[in-house]
Amino acid sequence: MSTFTDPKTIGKPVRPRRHVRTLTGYLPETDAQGKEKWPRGDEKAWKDNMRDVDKDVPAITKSFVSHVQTSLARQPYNLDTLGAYQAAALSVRDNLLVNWNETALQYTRRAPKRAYYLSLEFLMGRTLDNALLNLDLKQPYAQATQKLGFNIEDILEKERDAALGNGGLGRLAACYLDSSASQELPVWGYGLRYKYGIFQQLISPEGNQLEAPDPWLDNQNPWELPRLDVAYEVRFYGNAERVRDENGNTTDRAQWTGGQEVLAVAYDVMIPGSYTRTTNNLRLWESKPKRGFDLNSFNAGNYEGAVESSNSAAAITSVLYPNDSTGFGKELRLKQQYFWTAASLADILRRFKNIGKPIQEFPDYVAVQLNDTHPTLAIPELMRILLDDEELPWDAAWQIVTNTFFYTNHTVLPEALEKWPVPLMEHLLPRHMQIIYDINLFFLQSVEKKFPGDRDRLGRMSLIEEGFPKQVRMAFLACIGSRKVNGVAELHSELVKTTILKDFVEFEGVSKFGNVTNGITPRRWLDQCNPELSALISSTLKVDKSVWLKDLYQLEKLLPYAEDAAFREKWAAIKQRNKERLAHHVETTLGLTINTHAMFDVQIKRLHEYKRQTLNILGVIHRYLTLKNMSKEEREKVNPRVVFFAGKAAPAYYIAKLTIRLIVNVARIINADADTKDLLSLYFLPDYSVSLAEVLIPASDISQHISTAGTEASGTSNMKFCLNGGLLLGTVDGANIEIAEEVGESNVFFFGHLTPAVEDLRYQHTYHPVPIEEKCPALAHVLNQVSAGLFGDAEVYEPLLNTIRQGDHYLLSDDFDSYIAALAMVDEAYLDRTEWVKKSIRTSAKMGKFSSDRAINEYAESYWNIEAQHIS
Ligand code: 26V
Repeated sequence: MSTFTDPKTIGKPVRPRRHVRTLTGYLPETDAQGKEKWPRGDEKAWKDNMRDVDKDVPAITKSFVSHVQTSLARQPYNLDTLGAYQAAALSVRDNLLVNWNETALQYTRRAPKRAYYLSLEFLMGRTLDNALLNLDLKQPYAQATQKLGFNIEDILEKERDAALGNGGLGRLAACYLDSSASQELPVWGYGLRYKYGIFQQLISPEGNQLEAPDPWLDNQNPWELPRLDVAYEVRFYGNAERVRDENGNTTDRAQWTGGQEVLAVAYDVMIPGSYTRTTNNLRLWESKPKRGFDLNSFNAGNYEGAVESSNSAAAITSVLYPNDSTGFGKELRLKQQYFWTAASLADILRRFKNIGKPIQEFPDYVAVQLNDTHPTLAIPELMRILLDDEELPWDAAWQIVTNTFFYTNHTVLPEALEKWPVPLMEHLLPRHMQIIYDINLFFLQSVEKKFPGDRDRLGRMSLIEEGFPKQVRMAFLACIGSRKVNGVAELHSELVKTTILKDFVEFEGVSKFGNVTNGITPRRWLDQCNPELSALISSTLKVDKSVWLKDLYQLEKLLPYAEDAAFREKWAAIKQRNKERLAHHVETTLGLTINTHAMFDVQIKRLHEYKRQTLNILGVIHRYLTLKNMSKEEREKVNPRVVFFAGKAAPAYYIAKLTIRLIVNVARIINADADTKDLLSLYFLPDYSVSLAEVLIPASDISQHISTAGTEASGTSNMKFCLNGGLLLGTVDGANIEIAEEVGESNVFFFGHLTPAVEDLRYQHTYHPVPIEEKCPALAHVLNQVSAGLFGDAEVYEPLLNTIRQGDHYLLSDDFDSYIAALAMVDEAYLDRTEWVKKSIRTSAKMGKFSSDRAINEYAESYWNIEAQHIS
C-alpha cells in the first residue's frame, strides 16, 4: 500500500474505508463448491518440504549456523555473544512459527469462541529462555551452542527486556498469555507497540531518580513479526452529524467525517504454551501516518507542514505512559486508548465476519476482557460500529455490546479511577461522546424507574461527573457496558462491591460482580528463575516438571518432606546458592559486596505512598539506631540482615522520589558504619525490571508487602516470593490474606490495622490529631533523627516526613509499633533455622492456588465461556 497521497484524490472526499487490507492468508481459499483449494501444485512437493520443530542437536546447530550466515550476514570468526543471541533467537523463532501457524489454522477451521485480552500494558520481560523451556528445547540448545563456543546462560543474558508495562497490571497480562497458551485456550492479546517502554531508572550521586528513555527496539526485535498487510484506519477529531429519518427527526445513527486519520499496523508476537503445540498471538499496534507526506503542502513550499501529519501520527505509539499515578487529561494518552481499541475491534470484527455468522451472534464467538478501564472506549466504539456501519437499532446493538465485554477492576483508590474531561472527549471523539451521552440517558432512565425520585442516586451513578470541566467516569461506563465485573482478590472484590460500585450492585444485582484472584505463571516464576528448586521438586515428587508445572496443586505433596532433614538441607542449600547468585549479580553490576550469610529481606515494587516503602525505610533506621545503642555482647546475639529495595517512581511523583532518595542516603550511611554494617546493610538496586525480579525473588528469605489495609488490590510478587520458599511479612491486605489462608497464619508474619479500621483512623487524623510523640514515640524519634540530618540533607526530607506528621493518610504512625514487633518476630523465627526451613517448604507447597492457570481457567469457564482447543 502506498503511503503517498494519490494526486488524483487530493481534495476529493473519500468515503473512509476502515479496513484497508483483508488478510487472506488466514482463510484457506475455496473453490465454487466451498472446497479448500490447498494445496496448490504438487501436494507432495509441499508436504515433503514443510518444516517441523527442530528437536535434536544437529538440526538445531544447523539452523543456528544458517542464521549466522544468512539472516545476520556474519562470519563465524567474528560472532560475539550478542550475535549468538540473535542467531539462537531467530532459530527458536522458526520453531515457534511452525506451531503458531498451525494453531492459527486450526482455530480458523474450527471457529471456536475466542477471547481477547485488551491491555495497554504487557510486561513480557525476556523471551528466549521462556520459549526454550516451554518448547522443552533448553538442553539441546545449550549443547548446540556450547559446541560452537558459547555458554547458553551468557547468551540469555544478552536479551533486553520487553518492558511495555508499569508494574503488576502489565505483568499479570503477560502471565495470563502464558497460561492461556499453556491451557490451550484460544485467547489473543491486543496492545500497543511502544517505541519506548518503561523508562530506565538511574540514580544520581545525591540519590535522586533520573529517567532515561528505553530504546528496546534498537537492536532489532526477533520476537515480533511485522504484518504490514494488516492495517486499519483510525479517525480522530472531525464532526459527527446525526442521521435524520424521512420525517427529519434525528436517529440513533450518525456520520463521523473529517478530522485526522492514522493507520494502525499490526506486529505479532508469538506466545508459546508450555509443553503443547498451542502458540497464541499477541498483536501490538503501531501508529503510522496514513499519508507519509502531504503533497499539497510540499508543492506549496511548506516542507515542515508536509511532514507534520506524519510526526503526530507516529507519536501515538511512541511511548508508554510511566504513571500508574496520573495521566488523565492528557490528550495523547486518550489518543492511545482510542487508537488501540478501534484497531483491535476492527480486527476482531473482521475475523468474526470471516466465519459468516449474523452479527447478532457476535457474543457467541467473541469475548473481550477489559484490563482495567484503559480500553473502555471499546464499548462506545462497538456501539458506533453496530449503529452507524451495521445499522442495527439501539437495543440490538446494546444487547450485543453488553454480552461481549468483561471488565476487571485493579484498584479502588479513588484518585486512581480514570476520568476524562468531556471537552477533550468531544473534541477528539465527537461521535463517541454522543454515544456515551445516549448510553447515560437510557441508563439513568432505567435507574429512575427502579428508584423513582432518588436524585442523589442519579447524580452518583451518572456516567458524567458534574464539575468544571465535566468528566466521563470510565469505571462506570466499563461496568454498565460489561456482562460481568471482577476484582483481583477476595477482599478487593468485596471492596469493589461495597465502595466504588455499590450503587451498581444495588441496581444490577450482585451476581454480575465476581472475583478472580490473580495468579502467576510457575513456568517463569519457578522453573525459569529457580531451576535448581524446580529440579529438586521434580526429583522429590518423582513427577516430570511438564506435569506439575501445569498442575501446581501437586506441590502439596512436598508437605511431608518438611519433616525430612536431608530434604530440608537440599532446600536450604538452594536458597543459599540463589542468595550467592544475587550477590554475584550485585557485585558484577554495581561493584558492591554483600554478606550472603545474613537474612535477605526484600521489598520490590512500584514506589507508592500506599505501598509504604517509607514504613520499611523508617523501620530500617529504627533498627540501625537500636543497634547503635547496643553493647557489643548484645550485638552478638543479633541476626544479620541485608535489606533490598528496588522499584521505579512515576517521574512526577515527588514524594515517591523523595523516598528513593532517603533509602539511597540511609544506605550510604549505614553501609559505611563499622559498628553495625555486618549486622545491617541496605541496597537500593536501580532500574527494577522483570529480569532483575527473576534474580531477586529466589534469593529472598523474607519479603515485605505492607500496604495500608484495603489499598493493594492483590499484589502478585507476594505469590512469587512464596512460591520460591520466601516467607511473607505483610499487612492483612489483597492476596496476602489468601496466601495466609493457604499456608496457615503460623507461616506468615502479619501486622497492622485491618481494613474496617482504616476509615475511622483517617477520621481521627483529620479531626482529632494526636502528636506523633505521644502516639508513637519510637516513630517520632526516627523522624527526628532524619530531620536532624543524620542522613544528610536535613531539610530535603521534610515534605516526606510531613506526610506522616500531618494527616498521615497511609497510617504509618498507627502501624509502626506493630510493624517493628513483626520484624522482631521474623528475627526470632529465623534463629531457629530448622523451623524456618520447614515454614519455607510449607509455604511453597501451598502455592497451587496462585498459578495463573487456575485464574485463567476461571475466566475461561465463568466469564468468557470458551473451551480448550487441542492443536494436533
Ligand atoms: C493507579 C494510581 C493512580 C493514582 C495514585 C494511586 C494509584 C494506585 C494504583 C494505580 C494503578 C491501578 C491499576 C493497577 O496497576 N493495579 C494493580 O494491579 C495488579 C494486578 O491486578 C494488582 O496486583 C495490584 O495490587 C494493583 O495495584
